[in-house]
Amino acid sequence: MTRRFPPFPHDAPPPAAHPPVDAVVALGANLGDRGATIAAAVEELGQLPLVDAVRAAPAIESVAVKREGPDAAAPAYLNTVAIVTTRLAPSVLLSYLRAIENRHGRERHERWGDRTLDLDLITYGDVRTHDPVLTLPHPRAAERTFVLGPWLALDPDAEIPGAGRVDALLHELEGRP
Ligand code: PH2
Ligand code: MG
Ligand code: MG
Repeated sequence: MTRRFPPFPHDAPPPAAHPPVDAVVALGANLGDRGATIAAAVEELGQLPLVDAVRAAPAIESVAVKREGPDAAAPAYLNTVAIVTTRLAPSVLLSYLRAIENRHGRERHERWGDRTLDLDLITYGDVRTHDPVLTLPHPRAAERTFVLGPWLALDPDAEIPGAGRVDALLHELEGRP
């Protein structure tokens, strides 16, 4: 029998663990008991394996944004942002986010539809990807005051890799007519 690999060096140190990374997760809900759902989802983020810490901003009320723009006739959202310190790979974290959404009765009918819970991965450290399944940073985060506002409350020095400082982006959006 030919040996394909050298024998395992039993006295070698274990491979370095994946170092913890700060991931930014945006939470939104505009159906059901929005406050209870958001609070439960923050708790569940903290219980995920390989999640070391979670910090969430106070939730804010926001007018539902639809494809055509803000829609005051649609149920209003409660939004917040959590900074999740994790050793999960981005794709694994994303699948856990989907699982938490599903646990809270998330139904997927239309892209801008009302929802019991939406968890979006906004940034994962300074990673930038154009993967169609997971684009990082989230391609619309820089245009969303309901993401930038709570994020800035949590981290006054927050930055979107490739897009700039969150305070400057928010200032620009708020100055728009
Ligand atoms: N999420 C959407 C669409 N529109 N509007 C507000 N205010 N908050 C959201 O979280 C939100 C939205 C799609 O994910
Ligand atoms: Mg979303
Ligand atoms: Mg989503």
